[in-house]
Amino acid sequence: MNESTTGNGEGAAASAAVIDASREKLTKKAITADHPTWCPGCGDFAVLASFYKVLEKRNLEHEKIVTLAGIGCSSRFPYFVNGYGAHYIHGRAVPLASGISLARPDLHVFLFGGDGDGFSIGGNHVDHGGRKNINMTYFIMDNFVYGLTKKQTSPTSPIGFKSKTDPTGAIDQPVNPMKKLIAGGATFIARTHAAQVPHMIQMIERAFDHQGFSVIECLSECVEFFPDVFDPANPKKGGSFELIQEKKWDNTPEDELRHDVTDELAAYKLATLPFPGVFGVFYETDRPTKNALEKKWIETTREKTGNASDLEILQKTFDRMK
Ligand SMILES: Cc1ncc(C[n+]2csc(CCOP(=O)(O)OP(=O)(O)O)c2C)c(N)n1
Ligand code: SF4
Ligand SMILES: [Mg+2]
Repeated sequence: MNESTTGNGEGAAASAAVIDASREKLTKKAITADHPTWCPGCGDFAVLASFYKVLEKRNLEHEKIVTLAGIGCSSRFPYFVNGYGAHYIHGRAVPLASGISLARPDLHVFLFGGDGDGFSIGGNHVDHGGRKNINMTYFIMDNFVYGLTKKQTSPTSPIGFKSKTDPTGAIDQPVNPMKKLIAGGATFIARTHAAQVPHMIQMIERAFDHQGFSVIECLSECVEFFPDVFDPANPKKGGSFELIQEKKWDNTPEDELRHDVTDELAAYKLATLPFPGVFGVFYETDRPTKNALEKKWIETTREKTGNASDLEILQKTFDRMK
């Protein structure tokens, strides 16, 4: 979502890489808002702390940070960030973020939400955000449950999970977020774990540096309604956090085995690994964003009108209707 690092002229966004030395440094104090209201031990705290770290590290222009969300525990995120933002409708945050991103390409649009928000009610919007490649960074806190509404089966809940909607255990095939995002057309897709803060920060930064629709799925434990579910991916709890080894393009035999992030089929194959799977960047591709395509289209259309003002165009339309 970082526009000016790519140098492709897609927008006038001040870059995270181009730090204006005359500006006051962005501090954690400045970007911290309300005290988070999550349950003690909720994985979402670590996500918030990692996000603060990235904002501080990149020293973004405070007034250009926008955090948006749907509804859910995870979607309370914008309340805790001192910046422009909105806690919007359940599942509808992608369209809201799309409008903001297209209308204001100079802003840094960050979107947060849960598995229910992104893969259930908002599942279609995620696909369209991806295929249109609208510039934003979308962070999905996947806890395999509906947390806010107190333990219903979510689209990522595993078969057998007992909840208020499936008291005898879930029977439906869960969504595989990586497969869904690849198929939907997202141009940056990564996976991380809320107990792995340095990795999480790295993934947020890479998503931010990507031009287009970047999505991170983060396993973030709901200690209240699905405790310990992500222990198999947490070395501190006896699990293993297996990282994707990306190709270095160094012509070594080892490199043959490493993952090419631009290879869609290879990404899909990684997504089929059994739980807890692997972590890191699954897929990244460089495709024109809707922001860029729409900007070009507007410019071309304006040229055709002899660069008439909006009022002149409107007047001409009325005149034609007479
Ligand atoms: C249109 C609509 N449908 C349903 C709800 C009820 N609702 C609120 S949050 C939520 C699910 C939250 O789960 P998730 O997105 O996984 O977030 P979490 O709380 O787990 O972080 C539901 C079903 C709603 N607020 N609006
Ligand atoms: S209910 Fe679960 S997801 Fe919600 S704040 Fe508590 S621990 Fe976190
Ligand atoms: Mg959830």
